[in-house]
Amino acid sequence: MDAPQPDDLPVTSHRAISRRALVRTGGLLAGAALTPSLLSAVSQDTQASIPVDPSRVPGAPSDSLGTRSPFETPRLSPVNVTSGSTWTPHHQLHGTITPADLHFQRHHNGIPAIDPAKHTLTIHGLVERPLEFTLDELKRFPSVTRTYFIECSGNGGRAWNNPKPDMSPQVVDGLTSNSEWTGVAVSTLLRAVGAKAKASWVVAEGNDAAVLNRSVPMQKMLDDALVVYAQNGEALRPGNGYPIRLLLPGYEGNMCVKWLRRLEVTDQPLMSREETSKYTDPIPGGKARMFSFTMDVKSLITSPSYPGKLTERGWHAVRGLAWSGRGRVSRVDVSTDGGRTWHMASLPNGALPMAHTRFEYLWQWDGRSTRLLSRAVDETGAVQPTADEYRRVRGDAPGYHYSAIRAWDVASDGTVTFGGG
Ligand SMILES: Nc1nc2c(c(=O)[nH]1)N[C@H]1C(S)=C(S)[C@@H](COP(=O)(O)O)O[C@H]1N2
Ligand SMILES: [Mo]
Repeated sequence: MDAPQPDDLPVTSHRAISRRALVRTGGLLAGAALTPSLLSAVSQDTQASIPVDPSRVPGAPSDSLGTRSPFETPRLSPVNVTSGSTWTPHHQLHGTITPADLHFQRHHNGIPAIDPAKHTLTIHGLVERPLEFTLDELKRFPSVTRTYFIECSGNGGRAWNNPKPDMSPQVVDGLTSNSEWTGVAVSTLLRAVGAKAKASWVVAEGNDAAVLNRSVPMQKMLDDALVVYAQNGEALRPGNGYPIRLLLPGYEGNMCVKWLRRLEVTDQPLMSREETSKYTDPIPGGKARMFSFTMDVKSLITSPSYPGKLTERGWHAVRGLAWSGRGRVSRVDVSTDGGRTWHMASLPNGALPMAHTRFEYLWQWDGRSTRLLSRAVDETGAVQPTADEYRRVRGDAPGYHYSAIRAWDVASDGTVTFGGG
């Protein structure tokens, strides 16, 4: 480990405290040692809109939703999408859980209005007992709660095909989000209906105007597939599949059918539009990858990144997210010199399988222009490829599944821009 520990950090970048600020906060500091971190916590410019004496200004009443501070304005972007996507603002988030209202959304034909009291899930086909489950009935089965990412297999395509310096992490890789999901294991439901021995696929169908459908291998359904009704502790959001969706850990987002209404057990894939003309990836040599379900190991630096700016030399945390559809992220390396040298980042919260993993590397910026890169490795030994390695195997325009290492360029004035792959 070559990352410096926080205790070793020099304090040169802390602002000096003024005498006035000291008097103002005298009560707070009385008896406390004036450690550098305390001093920085009361630096003057954070006082601007905060009353000098908080006891003279009555606090605002609470509201019924615990609304965000008016100073915090993360937004999905773009808006008003019925056929297309909205992206998660990764550069404005911390930790690993995506707030539900900032989970990306990918719609093929808008968000259906569904009354949960009337919605049902039918499981039929090669089964002993076809059954129709209401939402209440699904909730009576043993529940499973797990944290998983969803990633659209088109994620990163825009940045790969047409990289621009003013792309933020939201635009580069905003088509992945990470939530704690609660629902019932599909294996439990298949036991209830009694899937027949020759059953090898399950076709999932949504209740939206697109009637999106995908074929899922029976083995995946038995391994870890979920029918989920909750996201981060509350009912799913309408844009994410309310009242139920399929959740296939580590598989491309398109297969996580939202507004799920039907599971048909079969002995062959449906060969639907979404698994033939779409979500099939051309590769060099005139061939195409079909049924390319599993998302590759990948990472994204979220800070420093565009539109952020480094205002001083010295210590900065290079932070980001890493994930893999094959299991846990085992390591993330960061380069702060354009790929000449690599350093192991820390994974401060550990790593869950098929979930976003936060990485962090403390970097001392010397004020010169440079290039930042991150490279993730997963527990199967898969290493995130360089853009050249990726291009050699998957071609220039794979259509889906973009996983190459991407760059962020830091200029000597501290501005940060997207450097492409
Ligand atoms: N019924 C239905 N399910 C769907 C879609 C859809 O348009 N309709 N979009 C798919 C695609 S392409 C992706 S990437 C994921 C996105 O899930 P999210 O919108 O909750 O982020 O949902 C998938 N499930
Ligand atoms: Mo997608």
